[in-house]
Amino acid sequence: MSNNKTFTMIKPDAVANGHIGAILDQIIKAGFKINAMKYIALTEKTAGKFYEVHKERPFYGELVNFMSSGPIVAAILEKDNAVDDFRKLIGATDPSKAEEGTIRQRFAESIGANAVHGSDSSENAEIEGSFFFSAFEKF
Ligand code: FUP
Repeated sequence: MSNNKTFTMIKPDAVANGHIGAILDQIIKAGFKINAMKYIALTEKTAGKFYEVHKERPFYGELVNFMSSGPIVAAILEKDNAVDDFRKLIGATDPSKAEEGTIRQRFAESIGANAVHGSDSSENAEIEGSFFFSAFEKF
């Protein structure tokens, strides 16, 4: 499978804190192109479905509540080595452990409210991108 796409969300904390512009700027300056993008709100049901893989984890309920607490920006991003390069750009899940200058270090509040999502494999990027976007919405 080609590794030139990843999927991201700017999460409700970062949207509420006014960081959409700064985060997109950092993403674009890092060389990612926008293949698809929308500003929407997840319901509890859609957030629950998106994070179904984490269903058994202790933080699942909180995660679903948080991700449906306000609007998000969802996007498919394009670049060579997209998944790994984007994971490096966003930093560790826990922002207190994220490297200096990463998106989570700069903008996240906590391990739960951690500003951005980034797919962990090309397979998941495809699944997650297709959850949000039809073929007509990808460029
Ligand atoms: P990441 O791939 O870095 O987004 O992290 P995970 O896939 O491990 O976790 C998915 C989301 O679950 C995180 F973005 C935030 C949430 N989470 C918690 O709320 N608590 C935890 O201990 C771990 C993850």
